[in-house]
Amino acid sequence: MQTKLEGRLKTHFVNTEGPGTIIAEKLNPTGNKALSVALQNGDHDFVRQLAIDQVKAGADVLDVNVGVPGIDEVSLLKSIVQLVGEAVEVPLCIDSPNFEALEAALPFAPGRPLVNSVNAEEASLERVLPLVKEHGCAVIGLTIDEKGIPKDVETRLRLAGKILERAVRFDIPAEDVIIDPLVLAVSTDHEAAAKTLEAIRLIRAEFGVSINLGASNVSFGLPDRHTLNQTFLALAMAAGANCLITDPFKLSLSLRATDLLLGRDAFSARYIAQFRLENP
Ligand code: THG
Repeated sequence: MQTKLEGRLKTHFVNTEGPGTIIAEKLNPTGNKALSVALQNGDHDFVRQLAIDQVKAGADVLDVNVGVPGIDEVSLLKSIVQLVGEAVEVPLCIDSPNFEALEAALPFAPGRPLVNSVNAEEASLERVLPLVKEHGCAVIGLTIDEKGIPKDVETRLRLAGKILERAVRFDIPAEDVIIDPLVLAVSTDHEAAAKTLEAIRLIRAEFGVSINLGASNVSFGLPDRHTLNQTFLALAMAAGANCLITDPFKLSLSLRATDLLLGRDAFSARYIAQFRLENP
């Protein structure tokens, strides 16, 4: 199954059978003081450069998140989506839990962006899905509901089914919905990663859809987060995750290595191209 995304000049397919999609995560002010300040001060050069650098580092798609506490997200997301959409060629992933911010930003995104995200709460399904239909784009569905992120695998499978079923009712095909089963920190629940890996396998087997994951949560509160993130990324891809929100500066080569080891990189071409990019 594949999901077509379009940027200003590039089309990208998120493909369950193909190499993994790298969604670059660094355009997100969470834990990033310099970017928070740049967003607050309207420092467009800083934001533009971060977008361009992430694409150069190997990103297929750029996540755009402007969630600085206290900021007017509705007007800021719109202007940053426009800025980034003009600065790069690749598709955008518009990352906000704020419906009004998504609604205001979508008309300014080039091509066919990915909306990040809808979840299984009624309020989210009923507001975000019509917006996705109206703009003819694709969406990430988080397996989360009124009670938060389910600890167990069965509930995540059920919520994935609920999101897919509701999308089809809004005339959005399953191929335009990418399910994200979410991962919690292993420092607070030592089975958190194992449960997410199982959820990935079950959701892929049951619905055949693309699976997105932001791997960084897994390592929260532990030393050497990079090693945990990198290892989890490979395990998640082996389990069936094919769309990864991650740091392209640190993890692009590792992701291409995983593609190669999973038999998704003929002649090692993409792995070697990424190596050359990083070692000119
Ligand atoms: N699923 C979906 N969307 C998501 C997530 C997900 N969007 C947000 C998040 N999770 C993915 N993005 C990030 C961005 C940054 C970090 C983690 C996840 C991060 N930042 C560093 C920190 O907090 O320590 C600081 C970065 C820096 O210093 O530059 O780790 O799961 N659908």
